[in-house]
Amino acid sequence: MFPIETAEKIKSMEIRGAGRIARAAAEALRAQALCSKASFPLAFVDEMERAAELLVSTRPTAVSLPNAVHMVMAGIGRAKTVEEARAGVVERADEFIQSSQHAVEKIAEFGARHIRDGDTILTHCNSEVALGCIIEAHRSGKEIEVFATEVRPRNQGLITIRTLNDAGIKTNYIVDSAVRSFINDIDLVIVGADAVTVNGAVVNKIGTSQVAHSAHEARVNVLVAAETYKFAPRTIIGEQIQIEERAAGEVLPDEIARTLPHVTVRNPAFDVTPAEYIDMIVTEQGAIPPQMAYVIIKEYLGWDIGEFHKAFEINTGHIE
Ligand code: RUB
Repeated sequence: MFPIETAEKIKSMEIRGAGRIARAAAEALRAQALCSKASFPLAFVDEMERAAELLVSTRPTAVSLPNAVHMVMAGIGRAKTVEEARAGVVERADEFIQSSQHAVEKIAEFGARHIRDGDTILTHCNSEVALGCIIEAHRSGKEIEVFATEVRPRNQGLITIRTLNDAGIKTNYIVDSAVRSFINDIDLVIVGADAVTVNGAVVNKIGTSQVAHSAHEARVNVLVAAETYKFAPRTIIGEQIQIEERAAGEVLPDEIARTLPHVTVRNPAFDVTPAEYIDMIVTEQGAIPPQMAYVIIKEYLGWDIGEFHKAFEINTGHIE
């Protein structure tokens, strides 16, 4: 699929979830590189940069998206010909997609070990990696039960309960506001992430911080399943994660909103859970306490300070 089509599908949430968004963007850049008719390297770079910007502009919160685009675009490197640049992009895109799929499997394997036989797990939203851990625990023979939230306003919980049902896992479907009522029945909370900041805070679907707060109060452990490409390098230089605010119509139909001129609907799609409410983050490199996010950004994601400066210059339009 080409970048324009992929961008539309990400915007409309036909493609959603941080990992899937990242892989779709890598795939779109690969398709663009393969079909490019650019006859000299600068034209190729220009075309690829426009595609990259379009993809990154679709949804602002999931850091996996700019990280994936950055990794694929780095394939252009110092290519001297269009063919070299094209091959570099294709190679990096393939590498990213493969390593992303491998990461999802590794996290399922590691995360499942934290689930005990007889555990009741609560999950919020629809995270491929969080569900991977749960399904792997079930597959390995552990008797488990799940509570899954509805996830207003887009009801991603429906996708979650279908997946759990298809896997044959006993599941309870609850409205978001019922989490605290059931928290004492829960042994472990498992959620995914759209971004992890340098101080170990986790950005995920709106409501995650309330779930984590309830869990913390009830002394229930919170496990976050997140691939290393969901860690946000630019938070090291003080950049904040932008929380997407979506259309009011997702929460309140326009025809009702029109009759309520004094009412403003707010619809943030994500929230921030502080590190102190998170017990561990399971990555494909192993489990870490959230306070070790810096190590993942530096050691595994491999961003060096030169790249921070470059990213900073691009963002501020300031070139030294
Ligand atoms: C999805 C969401 C998911 C994370 C992780 O939000 O918050 O928990 O993206 O998902 P939306 P995954 O539905 O608005 O995209 O583990 O699949 O990457």
